[in-house]
Amino acid sequence: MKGLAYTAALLSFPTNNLPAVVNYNQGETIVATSTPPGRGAIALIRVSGPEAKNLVAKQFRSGGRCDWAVRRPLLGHFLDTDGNPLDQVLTTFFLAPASYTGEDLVEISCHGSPVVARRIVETILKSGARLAEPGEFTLRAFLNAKMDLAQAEAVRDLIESQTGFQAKVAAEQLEGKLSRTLEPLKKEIVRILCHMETAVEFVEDDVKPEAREQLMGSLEKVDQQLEKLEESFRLGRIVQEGIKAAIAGKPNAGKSSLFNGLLRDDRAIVTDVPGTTRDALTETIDLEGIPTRLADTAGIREVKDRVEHLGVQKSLQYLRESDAVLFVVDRTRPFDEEDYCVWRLVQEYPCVLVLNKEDLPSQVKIPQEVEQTCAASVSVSALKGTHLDDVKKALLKVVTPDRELEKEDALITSIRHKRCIEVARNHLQAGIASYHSGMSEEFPLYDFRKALDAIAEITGETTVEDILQQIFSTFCIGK
Ligand SMILES: Nc1nc2c(ncn2[C@@H]2O[C@H](COP(=O)(O)OP(=O)(O)O)[C@@H](O)[C@H]2O)c(=O)[nH]1
Ligand SMILES: [Mg+2]
Repeated sequence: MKGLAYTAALLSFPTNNLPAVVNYNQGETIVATSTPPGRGAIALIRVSGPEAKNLVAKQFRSGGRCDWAVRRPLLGHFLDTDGNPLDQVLTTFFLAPASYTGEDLVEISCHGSPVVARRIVETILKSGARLAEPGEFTLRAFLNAKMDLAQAEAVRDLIESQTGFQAKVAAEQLEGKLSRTLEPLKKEIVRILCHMETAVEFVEDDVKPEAREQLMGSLEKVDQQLEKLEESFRLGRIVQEGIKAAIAGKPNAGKSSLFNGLLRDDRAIVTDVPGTTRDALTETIDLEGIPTRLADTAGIREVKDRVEHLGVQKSLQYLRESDAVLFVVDRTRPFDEEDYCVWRLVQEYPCVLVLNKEDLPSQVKIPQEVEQTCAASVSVSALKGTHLDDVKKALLKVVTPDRELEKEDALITSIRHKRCIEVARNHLQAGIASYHSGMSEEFPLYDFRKALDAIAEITGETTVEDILQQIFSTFCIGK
């Protein structure tokens, strides 16, 4: 489909003409346990598809008359195929399309024993359901237009979130924030495409020169907004993947003590014999919603001892992977060649200078060149635990300099979304350039359509099968 008809079709953004995904057969009823494996108070089993109610009803006995009113829990017994009760359960029936998947769906809550849940699932399998693939419930929800692709991905992110901030961003995306941000941009491109295509097809309505400028101006604005979104990925990636920070400093500066202080337990070995931390220890802390992997590194210095040398190698490795460094200096001693040696290694990283042992008198004078390369400087006592919160704040500020954390704009957290936006921007810019250079309108039109396709790929209006496969295979079974 090309030209005006193509654009017109996009105007209504149909979600029902999606590609058939391998394994998606609407006639099939699927079943899986949706709660995590292991013991708990309750386990939840989901059955979705046209036969959901029948398959469950066949095995379900309640005391009185069993009426499958929509969304009303029924208490009863679930029987195996020989008619023996497996467990007392609560079933809830959701009638299509008002269910998570958009199909008929039954939820069975049984007691949280893996054996019981498995036997219930097996019984339903025997009566003709199929075991759900990972993410298949959400895939069906997407294919039945219950949510768009960005929202479906947010389901996974929400389940996998480790911190409150990650959960908040995922919940906003699930609720449609990203999709809502993209919607006006898509509409704008469609509007302009329509305009230009009308002009191409009905030559007498040729677009006037000033109108042409306006059209391109609007597309440039769209491009700017996409640029803002693209930039939000820097923070989005940090929110999603967390950051890596290395604690560096000469032996005995107090790195392990700082590591422990920040962790508030005694994970790392502390000793007053220089060079005892022979391996790098890592631990993850929650830095105001950002998972932060801290690495306590061995003293970086010239060493002859082979074991310690390995530790130093490992430290350098951690340093290379780091987003930021906590550069620990013992303030009870002068800044010496060993400190310089560490500084030369860390100076190119976003760095917080930690002046340790503030409980003792200071002897240190930090050279100006050192001070200049550090984004912040904090005095602490790792031993006494003073001002450690300031270290956390400084570290956070070093990795998120513009305090973007509190901003309410939509955040791009997925590399897939970022790539789509890059593609869209490339086409927009190429289209604008060829329009300005006076090329036949077919060329810019082609690019603008491609830009639209790329944006639509984020929410899944134009999606190829393998992308869907890729996304939903990263879900767990039962979701
Ligand atoms: N007084 C004081 N001693 C500290 C402080 N931090 C660490 N130390 C001591 O300095 C020595 C070396 O500490 P450690 O954390 O093992 O240093 P690392 O070699 O850099 O890991 C130990 O004896 C610690 O008890 C502090 O803030 N104040
Ligand atoms: Mg140590």
